[in-house]
Amino acid sequence: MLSLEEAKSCLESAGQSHLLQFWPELSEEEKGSFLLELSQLDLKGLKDHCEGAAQAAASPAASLDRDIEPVPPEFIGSVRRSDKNTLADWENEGLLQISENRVGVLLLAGGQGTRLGVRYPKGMYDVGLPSSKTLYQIQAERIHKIQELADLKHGSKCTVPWYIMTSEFTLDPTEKFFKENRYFGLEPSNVVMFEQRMIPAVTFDGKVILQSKGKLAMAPDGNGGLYRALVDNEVLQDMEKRGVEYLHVYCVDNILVKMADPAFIGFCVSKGADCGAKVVEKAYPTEPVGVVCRVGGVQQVVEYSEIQPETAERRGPGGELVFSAGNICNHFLTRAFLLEVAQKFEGQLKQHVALKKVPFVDRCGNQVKPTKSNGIKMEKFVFDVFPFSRHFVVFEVVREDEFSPLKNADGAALDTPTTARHSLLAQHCRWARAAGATLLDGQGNRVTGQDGPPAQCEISPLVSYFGEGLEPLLRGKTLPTPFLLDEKRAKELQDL
Ligand code: UD2
Repeated sequence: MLSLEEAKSCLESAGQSHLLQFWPELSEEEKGSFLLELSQLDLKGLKDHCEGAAQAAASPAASLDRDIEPVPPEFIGSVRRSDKNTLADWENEGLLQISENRVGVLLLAGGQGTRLGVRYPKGMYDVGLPSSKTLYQIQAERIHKIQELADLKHGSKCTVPWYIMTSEFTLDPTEKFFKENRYFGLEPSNVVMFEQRMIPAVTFDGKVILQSKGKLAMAPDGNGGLYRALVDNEVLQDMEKRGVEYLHVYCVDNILVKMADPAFIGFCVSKGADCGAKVVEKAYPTEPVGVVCRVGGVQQVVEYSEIQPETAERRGPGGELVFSAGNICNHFLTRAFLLEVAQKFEGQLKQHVALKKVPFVDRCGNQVKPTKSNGIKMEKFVFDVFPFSRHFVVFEVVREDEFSPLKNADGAALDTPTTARHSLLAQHCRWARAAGATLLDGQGNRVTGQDGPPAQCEISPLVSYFGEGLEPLLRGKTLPTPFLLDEKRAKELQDL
C-alpha cells in the first residue's frame, strides 16, 4: 500500500491533487480505506486516462457510417435458412466438443443494471415465473442439462465450466447467492468467479471525480474489460488446465440464452472460426442492439449508441433493413484467439465514451446529485476484438427462441420482467404443443397461443434444454395450466 507522501506525489504528477482536499477531515479508518483505493489505481496511467477521457468527450468520434456494409452472406450461418440435416450436423459437432470437455461458458456479469433499477446483480432477478427461478438458476440448470445431453450421446461424464466475470459491485452478492443456493447443484470448483477492473469517472476537464470525501467515483471498465480480467485472474491458464478450447461468452440478462449452445459451437468449430457472433434480425431501426457489420472491409459491431439514425434506417429493395444483423451479446471465442488478444491486441481495444450523471462532493464538501451529465466513463466493449479475428463468422438465430433481454423495470415498453417472462412461457407452450400436449387455460378452454399473454406453462431446463425429450411425457395429454414440468412431474408423467 502507498504511503500518504507517495500518493500525494503520484497524484500531483497526474494533475489530480484535488483528490486529497478533504484528507484532514477523514477518520483514521476512512484514511486507511482511501489510501488503499488510491494504491489500487493505475497511478502511472492516470494522467493519460484523465486527459484521454476529456479529449474523447470533447471530440465526437469519427462516424464510421460512410464505410459500413453488411457482413457478406458466405460468413453467415442461419438457423432459419438451413435444412434439418445441416442443423443436426452442427449440433452433433457441438455436443461432441462439449462431451470432450472442450467447451466453457463465460458470463459477463459486472454491469450495474442501472436501467432495471435493482440494487443487486441482475442474475439474481426473479421475473415472476411459476417456479420463481432467478436468471442465475435458469442458466445453471441449462448447464446441467447440456452436460447430460452430451454425456448421453457420447457416453462421457463431461463438465462445462462456468466462468463468471463480476465487478466490485457484483462479486460479493453473486458469491453469496451461489453459496446460499449450493451452486444450484453444480460442482463449486467448476464455477469460477473473477473480478474485472474498475476505473475512475472523470469530469469534462479531466479531473477524477470524488464520490465522497474519501472515495473516488469508480465504475467497471466495460464488458470489454473481460480481456484484461482474463489475464489478471489467470483464467486462460485455468481453461488450458481443463482442456477448454472454446468459450461461449454471453450477457446475463437474456432469459432465453442457450448455454454452450451446441449448434452455435458446432457451426463455429466446423467453419474453423476463431471468433463468432450470434445475431437476430433487428426488430426495428432503433432497437438497442449493436449491428454486426463490416467497416472498411473489417468485421466489427457498431453499437446502437454510435450508429447514425440514417444508417440504422436504411432499407433494401424489399423494405428489409440493410443493417439487420442485431448483436445479442453471445460470442464464440477460441482460447487460442483469446491468448492472442491478451498478448497483442488488448492495448489496442477502442475506448468508448459514456456521459453519465455521477454523484460527487463539491469543493465546499457538499454532496451533489447532478441533474445532467457531469462525468465521463470510459468503457471497452467485448465485441471490439472482432476486427482482430482472422476467421470471423456470424450465426443468425430465431428471436422468439433465443433472445428476450431483461433491461428495464416494468412500466417500460420493452425488455422488462413481464416481456422476459412472457417470452419464456410462450416458448414452453410451443414446446408442449409441439410434443403433442393440449394446454387448457383457467376456464378449461384450449390454449391456442394466438392472442393474449401466454399460458402459464413452464418447463424446467432440467427436463428439457431446448424442447427435446418432451414427446414421451406429453403426447396426447390434456394439461390444465398453470403447468410446471419439473423433474418430479416428469417422473410422474413417465410412470403414467
Ligand atoms: C449489449 C451489447 C449490445 C446488444 C445488447 C443485447 C455490448 C457492449 N453491447 O448492450 O450490442 O448486444 O447487449 O442485449 O456488449 N457488463 C459487464 N461489465 C461492465 C459492463 C457490462 O460485465 O463493465 C455486462 C453486463 O452485466 C451484461 C452485459 O455486459 O451482462 C451487457 O451489458 P449491458 O446490459 O450494459 O449492455 P447493453 O444492453 O447496453
